[in-house]
Amino acid sequence: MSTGFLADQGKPHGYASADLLTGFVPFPEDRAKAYRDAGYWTGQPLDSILTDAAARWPDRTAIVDSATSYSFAELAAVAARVAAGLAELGITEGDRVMVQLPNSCQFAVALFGLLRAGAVPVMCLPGHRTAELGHFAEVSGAVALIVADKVGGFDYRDMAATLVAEHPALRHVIVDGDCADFVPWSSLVEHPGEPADRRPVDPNSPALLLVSGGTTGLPKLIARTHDDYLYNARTCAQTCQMTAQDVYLVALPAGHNFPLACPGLLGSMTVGATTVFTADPSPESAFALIDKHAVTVTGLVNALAKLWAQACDWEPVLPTSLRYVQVGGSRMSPEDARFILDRLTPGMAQIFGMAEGMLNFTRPGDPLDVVVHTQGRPMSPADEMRVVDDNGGEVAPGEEGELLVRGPYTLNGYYRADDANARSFSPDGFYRTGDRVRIFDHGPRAGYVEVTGRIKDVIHRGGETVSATDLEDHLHTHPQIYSAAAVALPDEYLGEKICAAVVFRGRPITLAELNAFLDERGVSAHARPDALVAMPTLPSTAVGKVDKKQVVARLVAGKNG
Ligand code: OOB
Repeated sequence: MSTGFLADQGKPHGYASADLLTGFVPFPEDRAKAYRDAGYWTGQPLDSILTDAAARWPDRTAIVDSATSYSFAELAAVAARVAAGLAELGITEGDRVMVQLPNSCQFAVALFGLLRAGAVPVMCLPGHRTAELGHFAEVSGAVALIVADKVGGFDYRDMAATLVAEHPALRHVIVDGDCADFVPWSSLVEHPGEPADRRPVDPNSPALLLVSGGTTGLPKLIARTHDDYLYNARTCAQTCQMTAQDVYLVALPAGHNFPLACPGLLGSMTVGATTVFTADPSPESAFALIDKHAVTVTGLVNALAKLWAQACDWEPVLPTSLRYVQVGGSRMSPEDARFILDRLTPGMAQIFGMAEGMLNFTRPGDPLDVVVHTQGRPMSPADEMRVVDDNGGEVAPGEEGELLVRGPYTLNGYYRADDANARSFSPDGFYRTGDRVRIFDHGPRAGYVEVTGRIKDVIHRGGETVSATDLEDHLHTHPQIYSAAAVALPDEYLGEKICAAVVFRGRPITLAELNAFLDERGVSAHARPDALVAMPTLPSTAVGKVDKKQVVARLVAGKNG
């Protein structure tokens, strides 16, 4: 493989606009040099993934959706046309452009068109609404927004009109579909021109902006650099043993780091594998697609993996071609892991990742014990992990504490967020994940990580601190509980009381029955629920994780549905 035009030549140069770099926290030069010297960073722009693939495998199928497909050469050609169209609109190097498209080939076309133009995509998810998009527009200073017309009854054009009215910097709305007064996406895809040659890009500058998955407050923006994200995609594909024979299914929202680059679309492209997009991840539709395209790899959040596993009982077509199914995004109990391994695929793997960078996963061929009981081990030998106690001191090996991370693809600061950065990073540049973990230090799990909860996901009941995750683990062992969230509700006497929001499987149980069950499991009295509320489903975030903020909001509003 080429090592890139800037490797081994000291500090790379290249162009990045001053406006883009305002509020961006780069890697410190000593670590950047170490990553270049070690060959992790190659100095290429992120879209070299496409130019390389188009040169090596021009006629292979790059991307597929229900309407169309593109070979790598076709994708490179259409990305160039889009870049020419963007230039005509005055969108230029370093400009931020929000992308909010459903899972489809056009998502990939937009992403690579923007990169080809030197613009910086802001990866929004279809579930985001004006609160999130307005915030992204404000912070990023985006000049344009690319949306679909109407999906599932929601009209993105109306939302775009509201945003444009409130954010004058947002000069263009580009609509894929029926576009009314906006710029038609088709005018870019069919643009007759060729884009001008781009200046060599600074590989240490932001290639795209991801949004954080945190469940408190509005999402933050995470600038991923060309060097770091290219390394992320390539290394992830290698570690997952992806080859050109693999077919990856994007079942989660494509703009999320997980299906985008872990290995996802971008990782698949680095090895010449095909990516299939679906906007409908229901088992019925997804299984048919997996069968049709002989999909081998995909990434799912826990709730979806569990649903797919269950659906294997009744769906006529089963996803037998799958060889490696990554499940992650939130904690998975060992019971659920076994259930998914038994029902869906023995190729299930766990992944513990974050848009901020650091990825851990179980590898193909890892022992069953590791796959069931851990969330994997770090992707890179250069990932640095520290586990610390409440006072910031490192805990003894194998003990629990907060995970702090630093490495060749982990951010050094949120984009334009000084206050959050003061809280979220240690003085020597480690990102405080807020995740409570233990790193096993001996035996077959040595070096593997177990996520035991979020450090702040605790309930202060009377004088006691109760871990919501520990209680949820116990709840999930009850045969009549399908899924559960333990949350704090305000209480006059206790300060906070424990509420279990539960989706039942079959006959519901009472609070007394539940507490008798928990008593038998050895859960102490102060850590058992004070209230039990049945819900038909648990509310979820834009990527499909349980949204505890929403659970609490519904309980407080007295709405359980
Ligand atoms: C992924 O990314 P985000 O940014 O949506 O969320 C990150 C957070 C982590 O800090 C952690 O709290 C939680 O989600 N998380 C897990 C987990 N995987 C993620 N908690 C427990 N167990 C796991 N396996 O969620 C993400 C990004 C890339 C790949 C996979 C997931």
